[in-house]
Amino acid sequence: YINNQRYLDFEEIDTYITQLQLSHPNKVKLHLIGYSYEKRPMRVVHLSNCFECKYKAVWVDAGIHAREWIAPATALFALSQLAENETATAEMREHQDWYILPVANPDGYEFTHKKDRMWRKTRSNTSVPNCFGADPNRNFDFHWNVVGASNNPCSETYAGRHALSEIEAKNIRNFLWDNRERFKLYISYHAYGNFLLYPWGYTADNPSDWQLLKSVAEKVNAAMELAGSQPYTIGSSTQTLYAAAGGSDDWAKGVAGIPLSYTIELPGYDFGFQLPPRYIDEVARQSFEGLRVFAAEAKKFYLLGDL
Ligand code: 0X9
Ligand code: ZN
Repeated sequence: YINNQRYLDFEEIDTYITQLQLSHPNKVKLHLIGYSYEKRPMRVVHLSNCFECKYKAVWVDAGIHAREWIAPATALFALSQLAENETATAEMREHQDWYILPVANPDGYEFTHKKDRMWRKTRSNTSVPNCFGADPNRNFDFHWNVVGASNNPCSETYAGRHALSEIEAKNIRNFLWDNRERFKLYISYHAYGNFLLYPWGYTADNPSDWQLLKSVAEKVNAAMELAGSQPYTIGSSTQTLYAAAGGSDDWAKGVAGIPLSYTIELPGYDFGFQLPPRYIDEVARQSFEGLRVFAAEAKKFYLLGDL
């Protein structure tokens, strides 16, 4: 599997998932959902026991924000476990498919490796010559730009010229939309601060089923603590962190109708975004135990009936 010893760059991740498909063709398929602004491929890793069965599915993305390196590393570990660790993941893959996009903002991620470690946004041109990119997590088409986002292209939270102006957000949105009836659980890995956030980010109001969202998160947190994790703070994005509209998690629930939708802010310990690679393994493994519970809860749902 992935050995979690260091942070891979975009090309290494792309090579890894391509090889994974070749070595496990009956378990792994890649879906090219489009290209980034700078024409890097965005490949979703689809893990399934039965591709024709069209089971309900879990979506995981990571790296919407370029500098949050622990997020792609955690997603990569998860997909490598699901593909290669038969005994540890048999139940997770039973009657349930996984779609994992390890690098949701390829241009930004590459830029943090080559030029500026603290870059957050995409790398598209804007109306201001020396200011690049929009925040993909302010760019989704649900209550776009109503709060916690900026109209200034030089801002770190620039909402974009219009909703879905960023091709990366649009590619993700289109794939989720086309498969929306299959997804019961949406997870977006970010960093940092140990938060398990559910919608909404655009309003302080709670969704009608917030108690369910909260209780699932509490079970996930308990499992991660058992695996050695520091506790996560659980709550709605607005109530727990800050109000910010145009997030992928809000879109997944509010538009695609995916009932369970979460943003997971992984640990930064004392290091913030620049978490030393020696921590990758523990964060990835603890998070994986959380994913296991998330998936079991999602499965309960659709086996029991509907939301
Ligand atoms: O601000 C964000 O996009 C996320 N925090 S981060 O530090 N990783 O940038 C939180 C997003 C929570 N969800 C919504 N506001 N919809
Ligand atoms: Zn983030």
